[in-house]
Amino acid sequence: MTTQKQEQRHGLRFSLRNIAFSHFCEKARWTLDYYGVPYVEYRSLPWMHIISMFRHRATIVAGPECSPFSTPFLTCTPGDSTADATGDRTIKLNDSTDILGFISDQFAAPSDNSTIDASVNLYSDDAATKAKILALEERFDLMIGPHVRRIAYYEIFVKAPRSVQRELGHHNNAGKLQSWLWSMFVPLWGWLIIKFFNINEVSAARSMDILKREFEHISQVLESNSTGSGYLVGSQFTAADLTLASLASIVLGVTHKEGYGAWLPPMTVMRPEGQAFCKELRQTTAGKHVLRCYQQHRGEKPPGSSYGYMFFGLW
Ligand SMILES: N[C@@H](CCC(=O)N[C@@H](CS)C(=O)NCC(=O)O)C(=O)O
Repeated sequence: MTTQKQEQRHGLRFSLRNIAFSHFCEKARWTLDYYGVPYVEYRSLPWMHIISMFRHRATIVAGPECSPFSTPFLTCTPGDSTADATGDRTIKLNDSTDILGFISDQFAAPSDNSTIDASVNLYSDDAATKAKILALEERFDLMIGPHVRRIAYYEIFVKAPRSVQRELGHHNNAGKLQSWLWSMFVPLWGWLIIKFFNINEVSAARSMDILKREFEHISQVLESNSTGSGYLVGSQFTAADLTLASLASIVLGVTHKEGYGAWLPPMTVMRPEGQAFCKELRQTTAGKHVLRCYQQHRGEKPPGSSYGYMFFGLW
């Protein structure tokens, strides 16, 4: 049986603009992959994303440490069959949580389970359960995402060799021209990142402390789930698990081969202290849970998805 929502899927075109290796962008990518929604992915590298996003810049910034050019940025455009020739009916979302909510609303299987080929809703139809999922998602957005970013950038742009920094701009993380500019000016991009996010030994150490405490708290939540499912809320994988897994993945060293949707440097190229931190988090209940979510729930790109480029395929 085909629902109205599924019919809509065929009449909509999705494009996702992102900074390929960003974990907030991984959250949006995982959402689309999970629900099997084909999309065109436009990948950028930091700072060059301003050019990619210039036409789409927001009037309201998506959150702390964000600019108007913040990614992920999803557009949803009606296809030819439903297009209105006079008006722009494109839906635009520039926040990973909004994207997860919107896509779930459009494409999740209804609670009566009458649609066999739709993915299970990542939010619950039960109001109290949904409120718990949303509260955890918000907490991870604020307490995991920014701290993971600070630690990762500290390890890469302050502590890792230049060769590691350069590699980040390759491996299909962006078009050829961006990759070339990244390599040419990598000390400048790194310096700008360090300044913009206030990255130094003290701020990185503080983020590491906060993250350790958050992992302890999350481990307790997982261990005290009365269903014994090992998930954060109830007995199934939800938006809370997806958010935690995508936002924590980088600091746990989840690689592209293990399911991360873009290329990341392997942990083995980091300094010993960085590797030790990663191993410590991996051994927690929360860390193990993230790895399990990647193994069991990180789907592939849906058929019909592709990569999009600007400037004659070079950007
Ligand atoms: N709360 C936002 C955070 C997004 C975010 O921090 N995006 C970063 C990538 S990790 C970004 O694009 N930064 C560049 C900018 O703001 O110009 C979300 O969940 O989408």
